[in-house]
Amino acid sequence: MIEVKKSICPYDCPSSCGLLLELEDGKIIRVKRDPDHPVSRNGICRKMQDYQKSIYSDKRILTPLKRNGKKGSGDYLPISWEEAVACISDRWKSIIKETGPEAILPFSYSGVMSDIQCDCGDAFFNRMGAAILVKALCCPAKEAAYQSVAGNTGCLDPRELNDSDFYIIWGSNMAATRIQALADLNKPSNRRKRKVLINTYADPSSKHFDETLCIKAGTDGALALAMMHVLEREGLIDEDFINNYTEGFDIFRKTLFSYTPEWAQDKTGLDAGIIRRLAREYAAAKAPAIILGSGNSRYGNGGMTVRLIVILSLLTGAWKQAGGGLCGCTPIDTSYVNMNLIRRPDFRQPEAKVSSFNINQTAHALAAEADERVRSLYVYGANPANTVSCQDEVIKGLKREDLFTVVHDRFMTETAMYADIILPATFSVEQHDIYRCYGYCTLGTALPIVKAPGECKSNWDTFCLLARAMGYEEDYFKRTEKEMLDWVLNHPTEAVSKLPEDKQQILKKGGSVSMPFSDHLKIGTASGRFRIVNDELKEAVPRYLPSYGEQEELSDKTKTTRTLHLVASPGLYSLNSEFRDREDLIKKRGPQILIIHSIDARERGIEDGQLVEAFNQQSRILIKARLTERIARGTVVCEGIYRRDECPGGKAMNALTSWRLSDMGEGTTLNDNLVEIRAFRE
Ligand SMILES: Nc1nc2c(c(=O)[nH]1)N[C@H]1C(S)=C(S)[C@@H](COP(=O)(O)OP(=O)(O)OC[C@H]3O[C@@H](n4cnc5c(=O)[nH]c(N)nc54)[C@H](O)[C@@H]3O)O[C@H]1N2
Ligand SMILES: Nc1nc2c(c(=O)[nH]1)N[C@H]1C(S)=C(S)[C@@H](COP(=O)(O)OP(=O)(O)OC[C@H]3O[C@@H](n4cnc5c(=O)[nH]c(N)nc54)[C@H](O)[C@@H]3O)O[C@H]1N2
Ligand code: SF4
Ligand SMILES: [Mo]
Repeated sequence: MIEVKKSICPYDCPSSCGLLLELEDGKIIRVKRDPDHPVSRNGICRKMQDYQKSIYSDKRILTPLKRNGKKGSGDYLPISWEEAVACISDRWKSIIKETGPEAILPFSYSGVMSDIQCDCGDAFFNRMGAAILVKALCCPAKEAAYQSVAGNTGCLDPRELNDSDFYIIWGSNMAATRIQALADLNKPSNRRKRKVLINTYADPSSKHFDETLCIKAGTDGALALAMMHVLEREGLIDEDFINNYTEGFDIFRKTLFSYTPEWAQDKTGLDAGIIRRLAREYAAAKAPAIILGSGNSRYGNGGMTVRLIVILSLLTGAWKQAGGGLCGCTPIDTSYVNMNLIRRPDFRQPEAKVSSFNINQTAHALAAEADERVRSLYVYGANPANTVSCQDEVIKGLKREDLFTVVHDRFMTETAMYADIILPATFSVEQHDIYRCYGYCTLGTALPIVKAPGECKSNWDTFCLLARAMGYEEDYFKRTEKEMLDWVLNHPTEAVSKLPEDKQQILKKGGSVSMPFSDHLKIGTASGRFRIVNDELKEAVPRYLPSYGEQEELSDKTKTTRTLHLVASPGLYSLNSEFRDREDLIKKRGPQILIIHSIDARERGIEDGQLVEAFNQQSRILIKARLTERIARGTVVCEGIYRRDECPGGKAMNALTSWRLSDMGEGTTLNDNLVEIRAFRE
């Protein structure tokens, strides 16, 4: 007999799709979209259609493991949980005694996005007084920039895009990362509305849009400024909206005269005529929507770029109209879950010393010579050996014999290969949790559907075990996972407590509900106005800032060929470093590729499909070139994250990305690195 159960996709993806799992004899045999789910009307992605292949993969780690060879050798012996927990807690107790708890660095990121499993480790490490990881790998510059203009104002839920009449898709590879919204844009009722993609290359979603503008990496701020110049020059600004809803425009307006389309053409590589036309089209639309991804925020000037785009979205008064404004920042003005119930900042001793390390500077944190030396690393829900910048240095740190590393994961990741102890983790279908979606206004809960195989344990259960071994007596650590979910549900936020009874029941039983959309003109800043000029910032009045890459390029006058700017784009058949357990997806994805403009390639004597060396002051990788005309000159793109052992030469893209931070939010500058390329000769 086939049984059908509901669940939710746990991955770091803005849709948090609802899943229907079909079980036969207690085993999941099929995974489909949940038709009751408020968002996943358009099916689920290829990766999750065969989720059961990952859940039942023979590559899963099923018992705790202890290192039996050199770090990186992958030689491990199975041990019991008792032995593993005793080994970890004994080591931590002695480190705490000798150097204090701040020598222990917890490292988690976005492996599992459901709230309890993602963040319960914070409570444990707050209780310990451990070092703090500043989790700024994804889009903190974008968040900080949006906030600096709009505060807590909710932006558009993608479902509201049905009311828009013109779309600019700006720095988002929607075919990979927003499949629900992309399918909505292609619905018959939206098909005739104009859609313009602004990306550094014609990404896989470009075939769905009317026009693709390939912009030079890191120069979107110049485009936004030139568009605003045109709006100002041609009297296309909604003065009423500006007067009633914004502050500081008068000062900013005076700066716009110099940002002509011709000036921007020089920066962006886009034709001045096209820039002018885009500005006019944007102004002519009643309810234009800018769908903003994170790509252009991962730069030294990323905060400023996003700030300028948010300001552009205000000038024609689009926000007043249904479907007009900005989509892709934060669609909610309230948080649906009180995260302090899970993270427990109150467990940290108020007067205790706190060391913190920015995730983008993991290489520095792990450096043997670092002053504030990290002596133990506990990794869960993250894979820093593959996902953070300065990969060579990160691996060097992970190899340190005196670094006691514990990795809690479902698979033998490249990070796990350097662990002293590996703990086996569960999948979402083996866990209880609550899921706040970050792309849409939805909230859901999911209960375990199958029993965890072998000795796999969830993050929650693992932290409770570790807490017991460390002697932490708080009731928090004595709850079962189900009791913890009930606790969170029994302490609802205002938004949840206002839900009608039937929705509350769905959350109790497991399922997803739609939450009300924001009132976009309920402006969540102290003054109740959008801040075009913000005196709290170093750059109070927005202006054009060059990226790190542009600065370096301008300072090196000796070059004869155009400098190349290396940019990352998400892969269709992977999610960050996940799904590497799946042969079907690995095959579809193919090897790591560098997409390069044919002219840039030919200037270097490089042909399509040729193996090339991409190098900069940090490292050198070997990668196959793919030539195209549909990329900005001077920009090269690498899609997806690869394991080093999948790459010729044993190095992947993040060997070339640096630790430098963005101008706002201390975020990653993943896309802001220069490289040079030459044909590889053995
Ligand atoms: N299939 C799949 N889905 C995913 C992920 C994945 O790896 N695979 N990752 C998940 C995660 S962690 C996140 S954060 C979200 C991200 O989702 P979004 O925030 O929507 O951003 P991305 O789709 O990553 O798009 C980044 C795009 O920006 C482009 N870009 C880079 N620099 C510039 C620039 O200077 N200007 C412009 N205009 N464009 C630029 C890149 O080429 C890339 O295509 O997606 C999530 N969903
Ligand atoms: N070159 C390049 N680098 C990038 C990006 C890029 O596009 N290109 N994208 C960047 C972005 S946007 C992000 S968000 C980061 C992501 O960086 P990470 O969060 O480090 O990346 P993931 O690959 O998602 O690694 C998550 C790990 O968590 C494990 N995991 C999943 N569920 C659980 C669980 O319930 N418990 C435990 N203990 N483990 C679990 C998975 O098996 C996986 O190994 O990478 C960034 N780095
Ligand atoms: S599209 Fe994103 S949220 Fe939906 S099933 Fe795929 S990975 Fe999960
Ligand atoms: Mo991300």
